[in-house]
Amino acid sequence: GNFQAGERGKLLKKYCESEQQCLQKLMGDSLCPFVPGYYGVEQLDEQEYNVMDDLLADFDSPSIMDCKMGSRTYLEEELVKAREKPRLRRDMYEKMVAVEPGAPSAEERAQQAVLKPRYMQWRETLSSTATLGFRIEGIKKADGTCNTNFKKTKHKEQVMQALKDFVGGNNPNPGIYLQRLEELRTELEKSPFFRTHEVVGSSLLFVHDGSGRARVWMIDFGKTVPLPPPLSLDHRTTWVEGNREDGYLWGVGQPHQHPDSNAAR
Ligand code: 4IP
Ligand code: MN
Repeated sequence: GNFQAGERGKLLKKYCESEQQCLQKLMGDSLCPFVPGYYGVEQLDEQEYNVMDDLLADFDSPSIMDCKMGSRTYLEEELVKAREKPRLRRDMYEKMVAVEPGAPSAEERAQQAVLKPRYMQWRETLSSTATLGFRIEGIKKADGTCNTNFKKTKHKEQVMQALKDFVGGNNPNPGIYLQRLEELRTELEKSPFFRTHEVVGSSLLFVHDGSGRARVWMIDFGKTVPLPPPLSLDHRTTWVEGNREDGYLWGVGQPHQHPDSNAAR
């Protein structure tokens, strides 16, 4: 697989250069407390790994949720590749019909394949990614049971129900996640790293256990890339091809509005 157990409290993740670049820079950024500690590259049986903190190490029977952030889950370069050198993806066609048999067009059915951006966009609109700026990818409960069946969890009510079940399950302090997310948003809005990177396919990992502690971490930086200076993103502007916006902050939510601070309206 992609992971190997490291020394006590460490995790080895299959090497990826853009992830390494990001983790390295994040160690010196204000987002550092929301990112697994990074310890460089290690080789094991011909394979290189990035060494990072095992985020679950300090928890006792943790409950875990992975939310993929942003309103776009593929890099703009995938669009360029699909136009210039279209690669028919039979595997993606098969993943598509397994979930929604009617999804492929007549042409896609004839070729039994789809292009990658088409598959990725289908996943985005089938789930809450396109509308809410995040989707639930998986939840593992304290008892060890796993649910990754969220591909069609799209509407706000469905998403809220799944979040409620997770946040309330085996958690003496459910309100703590809201506090953690507000702390995260504050740091995101200050972070030089965040301003200067397109953050695609990255997840927030939510972890709590019965002790009342809970944390939220940013993980998975394989498709997080630096922008050519002086370009920067606000992570809220609607994406159009070329502007590189990723919709990340849609998924984190609006700053809390105090009832009498609505001067802007
Ligand atoms: C996967 O689709 C994810 O979107 C992967 O993104 C993506 O990897 C895969 O593309 C795609 O098949 P499902 O989750 O529906 O299975 P992520 O790594 O962000 O989870 P990329 O390469 O885009 O990172 P391929 O081309 O690797 O198959
Ligand atoms: Mn992921």
